[in-house]
Amino acid sequence: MADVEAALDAAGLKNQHVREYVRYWAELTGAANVEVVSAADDARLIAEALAAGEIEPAGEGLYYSRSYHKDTARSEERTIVATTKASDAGTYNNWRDANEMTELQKNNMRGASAGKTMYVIPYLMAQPGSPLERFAAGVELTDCRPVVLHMIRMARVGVEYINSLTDQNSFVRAVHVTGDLPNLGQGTPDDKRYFVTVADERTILHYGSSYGGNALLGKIAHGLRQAAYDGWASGEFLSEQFMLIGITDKATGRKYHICGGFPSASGKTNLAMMLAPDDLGDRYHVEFYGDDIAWLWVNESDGKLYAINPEFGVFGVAKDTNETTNPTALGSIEPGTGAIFTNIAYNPTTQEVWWEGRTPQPPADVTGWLDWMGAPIADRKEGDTSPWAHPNSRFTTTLSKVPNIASDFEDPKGVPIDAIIFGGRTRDREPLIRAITDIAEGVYDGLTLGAEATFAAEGVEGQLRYDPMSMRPFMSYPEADYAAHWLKIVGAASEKPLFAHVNWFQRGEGGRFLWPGYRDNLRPLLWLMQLKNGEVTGRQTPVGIIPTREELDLTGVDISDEDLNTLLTIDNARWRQEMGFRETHLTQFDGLPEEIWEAHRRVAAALDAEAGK
Ligand code: GTP
Ligand code: SPV
Ligand code: MN
Repeated sequence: MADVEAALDAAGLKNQHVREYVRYWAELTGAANVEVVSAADDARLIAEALAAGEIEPAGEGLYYSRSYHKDTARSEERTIVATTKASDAGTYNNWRDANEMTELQKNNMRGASAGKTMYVIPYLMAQPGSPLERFAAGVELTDCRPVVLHMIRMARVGVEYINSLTDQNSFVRAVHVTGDLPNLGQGTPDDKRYFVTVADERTILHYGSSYGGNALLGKIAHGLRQAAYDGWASGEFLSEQFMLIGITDKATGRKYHICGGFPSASGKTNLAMMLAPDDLGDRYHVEFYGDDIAWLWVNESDGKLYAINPEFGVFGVAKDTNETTNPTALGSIEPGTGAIFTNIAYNPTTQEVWWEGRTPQPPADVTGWLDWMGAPIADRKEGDTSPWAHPNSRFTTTLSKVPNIASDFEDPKGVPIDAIIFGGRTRDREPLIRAITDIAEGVYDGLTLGAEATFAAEGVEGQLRYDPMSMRPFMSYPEADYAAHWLKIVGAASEKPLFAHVNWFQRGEGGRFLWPGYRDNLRPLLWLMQLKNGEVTGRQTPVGIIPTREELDLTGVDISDEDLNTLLTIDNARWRQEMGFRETHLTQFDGLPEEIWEAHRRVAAALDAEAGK
């Protein structure tokens, strides 16, 4: 039996509610030891994890880790939002009864950490002093040391965040137990995994994984699901899977802030790390605030919509990250940054790492190289083209290591929002950008965001599915209430943000991308800001305002007239077909606000009028 009191005393953990919570779960999980961690413990924990073989060295101050080979992504069908009220059931939140799920998880977790250390990770998902700070404190308990190393990079971690709470009981209880993955995990006949957020009790119980959003509970489970529920229940804020950037125009000195949602593995991190294209770099500078989560609220003093990134680090997709696509990302994982790579290819002899798209070809000399599962590349059969790295392999680094991190990223005041954008991987129909000035139409656009399934969630790649505001995997309350809450929060802002829908992923023959993407994505965003300032007018279409080709600054872009034409055209027939799909999609959401249906009918009528119907 762990000596819980001694461990808590040694760490100076004084919050009595936290102490009681730790005691309860230490006993239930049967952990052999309890250890409270702070960010200052990182070097020691790294050394211990290296000695235990849980991570391996990947160059100076860089680390490599491998997750269990069937545990490489979030698992949506095993993810549950439970509450005590059946009326909280929505379409995507997989609602279940709180008592039922709590009992089930207690049974799963009982004795499941026997022989292991239970790490106590007090954290804060916000800048200290933020107006939303009271929703931000949590304590993760985990029996997995690499989870601790990731949490220290991804969240503010330290005992001070819970000792100092005004309401000592207002912290999220977040319990992670790894479980016996080969016998009870993904792909086994006795699959016992469940990832449960008991939202109205602010308790998170995750069992049966040690990967990403399944295990780093500050990020997705608290930062998105729990926070979205809290934002709705309190009526005060929105929590979204959004990136958040600043764009400075050095010629005018003006700074704009844009946030927006793209479904998982659809380009948020890349957009937030965007370096201005060479031809525009003298004039514009993009700053990184956040790449995966934004909390939005209306500031009482000036009435504007503000946002913060509650995270402290980046858990980024490795695939296709290179000097051309994302030099900033490479800067954030240089030697000495403390970055951790997960599930990429690794050479233990040279301590090098590689992933698909890192260089055009994999290392020519395969000696010593292991694929993401640890199998030697040299042993591969002739013609084996399976990837060296898992498609959802990731790098973990801290915000302060990101070269374009905004100088004021720690300012608890947050930043005022000029525009909210949505975008998914859509191979046709969606133009490069279309701006939306009406709030209900903007919210409607977010609710009908569609994307092809990606490797970040288990599913079939290439299949189109709706992903409202990019929150489908993180939705924690009914969609109709979600829409109403959006209309309420954004509608209360004194200065209305502009909305836009963007698409970097339109395809041509042979599947090639029509738009160069990455750094060039700044160009349509600059147009959007000019539109906001009244410097351009664009062209009104039934689905929004589209730039004329003259308005888009394409200096230095190699693109054919034909491709550009496709990117800036609305295919009326294809859109009218889409409106039918949207209707079916929205009909799932009982009690959707009438403003959303009105927006839908307005767009449909405009498309019909254009077609002469
Ligand atoms: P999550 O962390 O899963 O939420 O993903 P994300 O939305 O942050 O996606 P990320 O920026 O990591 O990009 C995912 C994949 O899309 C990577 O393999 C990128 O290389 C690729 N990608 C990002 N932006 C672009 C783009 O503009 N064009 C193309 N073709 N690919 C892109
Ligand atoms: C996503 O899948 O959208 C992520 C990665 O950001 S995870 O934290 O694993 O959810
Ligand atoms: Mn994400």
